[in-house]
Amino acid sequence: MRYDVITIFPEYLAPLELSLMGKAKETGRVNLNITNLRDFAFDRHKTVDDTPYGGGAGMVMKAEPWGLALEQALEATPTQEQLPLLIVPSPAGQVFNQQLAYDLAEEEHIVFAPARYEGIDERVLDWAETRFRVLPVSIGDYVLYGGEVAVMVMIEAITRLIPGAMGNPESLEEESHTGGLLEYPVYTKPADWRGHRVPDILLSGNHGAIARWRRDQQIERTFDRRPDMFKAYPPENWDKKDRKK
Ligand code: 6GU
Repeated sequence: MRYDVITIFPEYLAPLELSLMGKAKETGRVNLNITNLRDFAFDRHKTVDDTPYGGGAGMVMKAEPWGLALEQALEATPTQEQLPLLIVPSPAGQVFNQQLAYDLAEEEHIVFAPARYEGIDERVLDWAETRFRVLPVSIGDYVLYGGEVAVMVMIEAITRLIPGAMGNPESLEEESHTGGLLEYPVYTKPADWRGHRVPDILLSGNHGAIARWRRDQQIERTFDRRPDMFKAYPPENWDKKDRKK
């Protein structure tokens, strides 16, 4: 997977060097390329924004630097079989979720264009339509200063689904948002911490009973915390011993 990120704040993405994400880079499973948009602004002040036509609050990102930066990203696309994907983070986009993360993990080249200010001159997106598959994506129903943090969220969620980029791939199987129920609670030593005891069943050695208890916890948590997910849980995934609250 090759990722390109074009931003006026390249330092914002520095944490992607750390931990498992950093390891995925080092081992060559992902190639992360961060480009400073200002490298494509050629006036004395490296201007990337200007006032909006039609008036109104805030500033708009200029088309010229984006056009050049996106052209540079196109040159790097690994194969020409498919147009590369251009993800434009925006609170007005399709909402990111685990299913979209799985779909994106199959891509070969994703270019991210996180905007600041009021957004990018719309003509850049029109122009990009013939060169990329353009996908506006939101990470949830709230508003951030800019798209950089949204890009980090997406890159983390996608990268851990790329084969070999997960510390323990088995943790993918049981986790929240893949099976349709939230995860069960977990505990480690000591068995008694400040008077709070680990549930006895987990110390029983009875693996069948433990599996049952964990499943009941998943159902209870999902019912309490995420009634929307609970209602959408596929009927064929219920087993005979489930108590459906
Ligand atoms: Cl992708 N960008 C911004 N600026 N705010 C957001 C968002 C993206 N997703 C949710 N809020």
